[in-house]
Amino acid sequence: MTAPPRVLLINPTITSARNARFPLAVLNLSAALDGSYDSTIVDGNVDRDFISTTLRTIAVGGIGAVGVSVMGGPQLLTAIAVSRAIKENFPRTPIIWGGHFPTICAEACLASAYVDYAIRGQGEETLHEVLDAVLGGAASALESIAGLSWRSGDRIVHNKNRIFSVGAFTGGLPYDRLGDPKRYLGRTYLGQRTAGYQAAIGCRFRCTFCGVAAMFRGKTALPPASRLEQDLGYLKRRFGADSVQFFDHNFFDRKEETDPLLEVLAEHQLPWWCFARSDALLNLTERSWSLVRKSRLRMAYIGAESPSDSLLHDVRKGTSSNQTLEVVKLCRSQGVIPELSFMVAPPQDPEGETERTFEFIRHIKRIHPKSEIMIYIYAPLPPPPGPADPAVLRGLSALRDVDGAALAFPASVEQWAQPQWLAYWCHTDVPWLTERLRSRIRDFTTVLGCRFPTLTDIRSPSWGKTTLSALASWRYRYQRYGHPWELDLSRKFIRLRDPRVSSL
Ligand code: B12
Repeated sequence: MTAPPRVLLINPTITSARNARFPLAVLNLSAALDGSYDSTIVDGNVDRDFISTTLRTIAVGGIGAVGVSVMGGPQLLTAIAVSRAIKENFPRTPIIWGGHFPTICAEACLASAYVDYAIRGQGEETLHEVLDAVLGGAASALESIAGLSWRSGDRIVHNKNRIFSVGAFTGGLPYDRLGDPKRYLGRTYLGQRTAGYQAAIGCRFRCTFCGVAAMFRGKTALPPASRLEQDLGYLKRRFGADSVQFFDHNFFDRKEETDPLLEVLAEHQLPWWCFARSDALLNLTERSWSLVRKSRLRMAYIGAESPSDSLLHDVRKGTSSNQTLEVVKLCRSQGVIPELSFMVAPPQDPEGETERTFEFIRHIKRIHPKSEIMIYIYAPLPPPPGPADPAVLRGLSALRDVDGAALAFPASVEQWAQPQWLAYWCHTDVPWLTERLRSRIRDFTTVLGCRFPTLTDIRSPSWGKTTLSALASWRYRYQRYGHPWELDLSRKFIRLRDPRVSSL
């Protein structure tokens, strides 16, 4: 009897080996294929020569298809490199892209010869069905697979969206397929061995700027507390985890469902970090907060986005600037550090909004000086295939570059991989920024970052952080942000970590 074809699942390099965390996407997919297809995982974050490893693995034989996990931004470059190498050497091996980039840009993916199938949204069931169709030879079944984009002759076809599924909650993850799973638990601000973990799936909100909304379309599912209990116990026993970074898109969802999870966390008392919303935190009862304190929540990443309530309304954030201020006070009283992210320079009034945001940040720093601040540039992504939200389309059609020309999103993967579009995906630059505003944002970010070095930076020496903070203090105090040459120079010697790039 011949062995069934194996699937190679690849997480292309996106960060340094030191910052690598469990590649949850490929682990979940691998678990979902169990029983039908064997799978092998290659992780470019720990295997720095992952393209050679990939080619060697395929050359041995038995690999029926390759799945590549692709986030927009810098991972696109490594995803392209590995996919091209596979196509050149093994042209008959089907290459399937999945993840945030193909979910939004399936059309651009299929304009490239090295992507055969683009899977949009959650991948577990769609990948299974595509493998059945492709490896089982029933190519005609392709048109009935929800969540799949594919080529039919020279036509690109986007099948209907797949309905949200909680399938990923079943069973544990096959960590052993990572070779040495312990190396994924890094030293962070939270502890010596921080594990990356996802308890819930999705997010019930549909903020127009957020990639999560494109992936889950306003759906979420919280896991039973017993699953969290079991998994945390396992991470502790098996890998010696002493802290957890929750990757859930929105940890505190509804009170009824959150309290049982908090009870588990309070039991384990592993310092933790999570994504949260100001309204949810403000709605927690005193009992919930006592569990939060006991559980040792250290930091909550909260999308503050803007001080302007009309903008918050337009992007359907569902929270107000007042709630941001209230949650900062609440966090201070509860011993939690809020990590607040902002989107500056929206196209309606880039300069005005940016200046108001800087003022708002200064106000927050006065309330709770330990608040962490993440500054991003507002950069809405194109709508995914399928029925588009009219509000999103209206916003996108109004986008112009500095010369007033309508913004045209890239039509191919190669264009998305150009530096200016990588920066766009990473929210670090957009075509409507004037040079003046670009410098202003860079300068403010530099002065703020030096004046208040992030607590999550455990690698820079404390003397270095104190020196930079002292050097930046007069600029911050007198709002003299322009051309901070002495800070730029000092940072060449005292490197500060940027959590926007590497997270914790
Ligand atoms: C961990 C993480 C990182 C890590 C990478 C991992 C590591 N350290 O090893 C780091 C810190 C490097 C990172 C960086 C970035 N990240 Co990030 N990151 C995440 C995070 C928190 C968790 C990812 C995860 O493991 N999810 C759990 C898995 C199970 O879900 P999943 O990845 O979505 O996978 C499912 C589907 O996408 C699909 N799928 C995925 N891969 C594949 C492959 C195949 C073949 C198939 C069929 C399906 C499939 O099926 C999976 C199972 O259902 C997410 C938020 C989140 N909760 O997802 C943000 C997130 C993915 N990141 C995001 C972004 C934008 C970035 C950046 C590109 C930009 C930025 N500034 O944040 C940067 C790049 C920075 C830089 N300049 O280098 C966005 C993506 C949104 C978008 N539209 O692209 C997210 C959603 C955060 C957010 N709310 O905005 N990130």
